[in-house]
Amino acid sequence: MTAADKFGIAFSVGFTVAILAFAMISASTHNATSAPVVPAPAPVPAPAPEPTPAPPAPAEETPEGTPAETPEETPEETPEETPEPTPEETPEETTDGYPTSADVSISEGASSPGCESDGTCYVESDITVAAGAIVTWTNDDTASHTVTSGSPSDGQTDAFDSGLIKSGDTFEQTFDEAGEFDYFCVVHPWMTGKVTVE
Ligand SMILES: [Cu+2]
Repeated sequence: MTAADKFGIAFSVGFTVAILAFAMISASTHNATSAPVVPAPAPVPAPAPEPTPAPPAPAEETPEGTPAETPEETPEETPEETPEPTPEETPEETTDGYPTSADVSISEGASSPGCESDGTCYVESDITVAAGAIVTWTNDDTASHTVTSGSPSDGQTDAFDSGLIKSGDTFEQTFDEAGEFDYFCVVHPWMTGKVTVE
């Protein structure tokens, strides 16, 4: 039903009522004169009431006192970095302050010239040990080397000679006699070292 229909119905009803009322008045007064018929005023649609905004809800009163306990965040346990166990250097047995054993590395890359400039073909290249000490050379290079007593300029002596030490292999020599023992690598004559025995 459209608004026009409603208006039509309201108008018809109002008109009919007005007619009836007029007829009744006419009948009661016996007034036969016709009066102008006034149509009932069209109903004015009441304006829709503006919605009043709801009053703001009162803020919830927070009870004073103990605040809600927030559980403390437990930090994730980070695994403690375990330092690599550094093998404790067992104090070398010494005789008169000199070690009775020593380790020397045939350094990586010693097969190419260059290490002789800072004396790192053998590390350490100049050591002092007690009489009777055992010196162990380890070949940390990829090439084979020797530990041969003597010097490149004066040649080999008969004190000791390792022969070819392959990569990763070791050579041990015991020094019973006091003295200075130069040595070199017969394959790479720039490689020189010295063992002093006290
Ligand atoms: Cu060598």
